[in-house]
Parts: sequence; structure tokens; C-alpha cells
Amino acid sequence: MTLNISPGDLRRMKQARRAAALTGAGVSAESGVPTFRGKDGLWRSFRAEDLATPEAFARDPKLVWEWYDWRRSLIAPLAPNPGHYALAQMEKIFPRFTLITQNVDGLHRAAGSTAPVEMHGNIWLTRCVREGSICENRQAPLPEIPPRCPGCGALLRPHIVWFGESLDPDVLEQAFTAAREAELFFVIGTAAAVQPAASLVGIAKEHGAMVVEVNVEETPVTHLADVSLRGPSGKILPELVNLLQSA
Ligand code: BJW
Repeated sequence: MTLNISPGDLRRMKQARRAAALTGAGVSAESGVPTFRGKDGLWRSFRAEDLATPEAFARDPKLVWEWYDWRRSLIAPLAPNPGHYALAQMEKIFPRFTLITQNVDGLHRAAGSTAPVEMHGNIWLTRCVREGSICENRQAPLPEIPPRCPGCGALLRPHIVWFGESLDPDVLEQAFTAAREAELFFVIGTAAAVQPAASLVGIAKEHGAMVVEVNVEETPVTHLADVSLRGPSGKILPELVNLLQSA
């Protein structure tokens, strides 16, 4: 695959000192993690209202946990793909690089990204509904559903941002600051349908960033992109990293 990037655009990309990337489910698709809205996306077979809202959890924590247990078991054996590794390398290419992800699968960290800003949480973390304590738990399948806090016996929930819930203010601040300060902003493998994550692209653009989109399809933010790279991120990103590293 030869990337369709003009010499001028490549020069501008190479000159960037502050870069950021917003990633979505498409980046993990080539690792085998299901996306949400595509042809075989999770929201085609499951209703978000029944599984990914605080109301759903209050109504039926066992059902919600069964779904997360299934997803955890599905993701556990999966490995990062070349797209994840290319994004980890970007930390070495740009003097400042912030990776912002909507993904909860932990694959960016597994590929070596040092401090991904996980906007929607992490499927390997649980949170006590009473104490708010956050713990890592990589057991899949879980021995007890719904799991309970070893400290106080209250219910544990996935440390994930559900629809209608606010994002962590610190995480939000890191993401918005990176978008405002970026000279180069990548938006990769996301349908850009969920707020506030999708708004980061417009914010970066308004603050002068060059926007580069990598996706197999057009999205609602394609019109903001200075460069659109159409194809799988696992193929495009390693090539892009090669170009950025070339003299
Ligand atoms: C490839 C590829 C390959 C495939 N290579 N590409 C303002 C306006 C309207 C609504 C709202 C608003 N502000 C808030 C809302 C409500 C709501 C929202 O945005 N709703 C919209 C759906 C309309 N937002 C919220 O509730 C957020 N909270 C919030 O804002 O709080 C304050 C507030 C609340 C209520 C009202 C107002 C303010 C929280 C959002 C939390 C989202 N959580 C989820 C589920 C978590 C559950 C879980 O994972 O267990 O997070 S939703 C789901 O979507 C998941 C994802 O992170 C997120 C984004 O999906 P993503 O990554 O884009 O995936 P897909 O599948 O949609 O797209 C894949 C893309 O990849 C496609 O483009 C493919 O083409 C591409 N692709 N293979 C490259 N190989």
C-alpha cells in the first residue's frame, strides 16, 4: 500500500512538535476486538440501553456483568496489532505525543504506549459502587457474577463510562488540552459518533492543528481532515511511521 500524502503535507506532519491521536474501536478490529457500530458491531446484536447505562446496571447487575464477562473472555487472549505498535512508536517520533483512546481493551498499553488517556475507562478495572475504590482484575471468566468488593462486600462495577455518565474530569482535561495544543491531530478508527470524544477533532482543528484521519470509511469528521487515509489502520499506520521516520 502506498500512502497518498503530498510532499507538502508530509513535510508539515514531520515538522509537528506536539501531536496527538484519538483512537476508536477500529484500531483494535484487526486484533479481533468487535467494534460497536460496524457490520458486525456490538450494537447490532445488543441494546446499549440494556447493557451500557447506569440504569441498566441498577436494574440487573448480573446481566450487565455477564455481558462484560463475555467481552473480557473474548479480549483476554487477543494481542495488539501493527497499528497499536505504530502508535506506540509515535512517542519516539514527536517531541510531545498524547494518545487519547475511547477503547477499553488495554491493547495500547500492551503495545507499549506509556500513558494512554483512556476516555471511556478500562475493561480490566473494577470500581466499588460504595467506596469508589478501583482495582485491576484480569480474571476471565470471573468466578462470581456479579463480583463483590473484597473490602466491604458491595457490588463492583466495570470501570467504564456508560451512556449518560460524566467522564472523569482529569481525563477530560488531559484530552482537551492535548487537542488544543496539537499541531498535528490523528483521528483513527472511530465512527466519531459519541460525545464528548468526537468533539476533540473540531477543537484541534479550531486551534490550528493539521487533522489526519485514518479509517476504512468516511465519518462525520472526514470534512475536517486535511489528509484522509482510507484503509485499515493496521496497514496504514506502520507505513505512516516509516514515512515520518524517513529523511
Ligand atoms: C476501522 C477499521 C480498521 C473499522 N481500521 N478503521 C452531545 C450531543 C448528543 C449526545 C450527547 C452529547 N453529549 C453527550 C451525549 C450523550 C452520549 C452520546 O454521545 N451519544 C451519542 C451516541 C449521540 N454521550 C455520553 O453519554 C457520554 N457522557 C457524557 O457526555 O456525559 C455528560 C452528558 C451526559 C448526557 C447528556 C449530555 C451530557 C459518555 C459516552 C460513553 C460511551 N461509552 C461507550 C460504551 C462503553 C461500553 C463498553 O465499551 O463497554 O464507549 S459507547 C461506545 O462508543 C464505546 C466506544 O468507546 C464509543 C465510540 O465508538 P468508536 O470507537 O467510534 O467505535 P465504532 O464501532 O462506532 O466505530 C468504529 C470505526 O472504526 C468506524 O468508523 C469504522 O469504519 C472504523 N474501522 N475497522 C480503521 N481496521
